[in-house]
Amino acid sequence: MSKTTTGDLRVAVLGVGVMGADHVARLSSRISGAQVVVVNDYVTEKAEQIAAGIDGCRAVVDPLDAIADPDVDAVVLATPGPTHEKQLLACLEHDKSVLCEKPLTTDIETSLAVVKREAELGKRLIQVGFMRRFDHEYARLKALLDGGELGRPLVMHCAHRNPAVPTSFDSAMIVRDSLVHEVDVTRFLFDEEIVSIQIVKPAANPGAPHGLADPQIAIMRTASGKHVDVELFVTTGVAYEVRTEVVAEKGSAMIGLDVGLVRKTAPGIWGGQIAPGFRERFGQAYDTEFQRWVDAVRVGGTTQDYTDGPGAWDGYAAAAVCEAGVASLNSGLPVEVAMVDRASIDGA
Ligand code: ISE
Repeated sequence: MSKTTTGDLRVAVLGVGVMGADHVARLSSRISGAQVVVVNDYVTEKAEQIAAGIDGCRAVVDPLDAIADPDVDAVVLATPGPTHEKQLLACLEHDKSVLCEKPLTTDIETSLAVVKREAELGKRLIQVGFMRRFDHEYARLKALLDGGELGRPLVMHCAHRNPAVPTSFDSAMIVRDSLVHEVDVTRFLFDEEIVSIQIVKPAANPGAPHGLADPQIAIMRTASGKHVDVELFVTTGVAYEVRTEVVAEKGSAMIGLDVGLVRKTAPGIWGGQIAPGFRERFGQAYDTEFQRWVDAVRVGGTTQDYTDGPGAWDGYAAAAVCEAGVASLNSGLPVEVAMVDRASIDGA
């Protein structure tokens, strides 16, 4: 598939804001077998500035031109969610593998249309950037559950805390942008769909921006009746904390305890450090996700063919749960998740 003299995969990174610029740096320094050959951003100066710092890379103004470019083998989408549908469909049309940062698209209908289009092609080209699946701790938890040692999982308790969020963050984004990770984690760990969700709003943090319903408690139920609760608190002012505890028939298991180095110093101080943000906490997960994606695409597949990489269906399922979550945020009541049966889509 790749045509560089080194045999590297030639990648276009679309959207070079915080996340996209991180991915460009990752692909250019820590990932082997890939070269960033094209970058694009609606802020053209930003794309030009990044391209200027990378050998053999150029800025392309139109994202659809970047996707169609014959010198591009594969695409990373870190563009705003509302642009994803068009860009994903273009990747499918041009037969290019694409690693798409969440969300797949911004509503269920367009997400389903993308799932169907990919299924019609009979080829998995889309991977969604649910990076937690590649985190060592989540991978160990998954292996433990799959190994059966703990028996049947029954309940999961999660905490998802951010020190702060941008001022543009609203209450629905706590569901769509933050909770979406636990939605995918639930589906990944338990291998089943989520059928209902309720969002409970405790008294808001006085330190949160006016009108932001923070914290929120999400209560989800899976198809087989497992219970999942998630505390979402995105204005703690402390650090980045993501904890997950699964309680099963024969025991329980917990990850995300932040027990790296524990230090004891005078006068009687005991403790360690917590990651300041998601990029630090999940840096390893992003690197593993990208390396596996590059390796798989170079041999003509996607990580779904080789590992448990999340695909378009996982993006659609997450969108459906979040849609129900936002409805519950507004009504306060449990809401059933409405999604089509996977078996009804040939090849999905
Ligand atoms: C952000 O978009 C992420 O994906 C982070 O992992 C999450 O912790 C944060 O709440 C989101 O805003």
